[in-house]
Amino acid sequence: MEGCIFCKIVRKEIPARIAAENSLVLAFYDVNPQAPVHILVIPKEHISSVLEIKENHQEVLSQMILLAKRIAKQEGVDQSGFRLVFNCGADAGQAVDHLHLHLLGKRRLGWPPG
Ligand code: DGP
Repeated sequence: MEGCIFCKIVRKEIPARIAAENSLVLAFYDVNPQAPVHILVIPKEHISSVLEIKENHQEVLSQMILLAKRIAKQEGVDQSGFRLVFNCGADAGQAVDHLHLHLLGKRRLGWPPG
């Protein structure tokens, strides 16, 4: 999508530190990390939010979770623990309207989240 910042990262029009990538999914380090490990896993295709997920997105969604699991191992948080989060809408604080899975770890994460 034209003006979408994460689509621009997918197209390499703006820089990002890439953590991993496959044909459907891109993972990059968050510009404003909330934990020592904070990576965003996104579909290369523009999907605005969890509310826009359709039946035909099953493959890309499973790829996102499998890639997040691989990165958790790569970052050394698979044994200590980590969190995967989708923010959806205003109350959840979704700031970028391109589906993204936050991978957070390497510190004790509070529950419930703020
Ligand atoms: P959310 O609040 O769930 O929409 O999270 C959006 C995240 O995206 C937030 O943690 C900051 C991150 N972010 C926003 N713009 C950029 C960018 O241009 N580059 C990178 N690497 N991260 C970004």
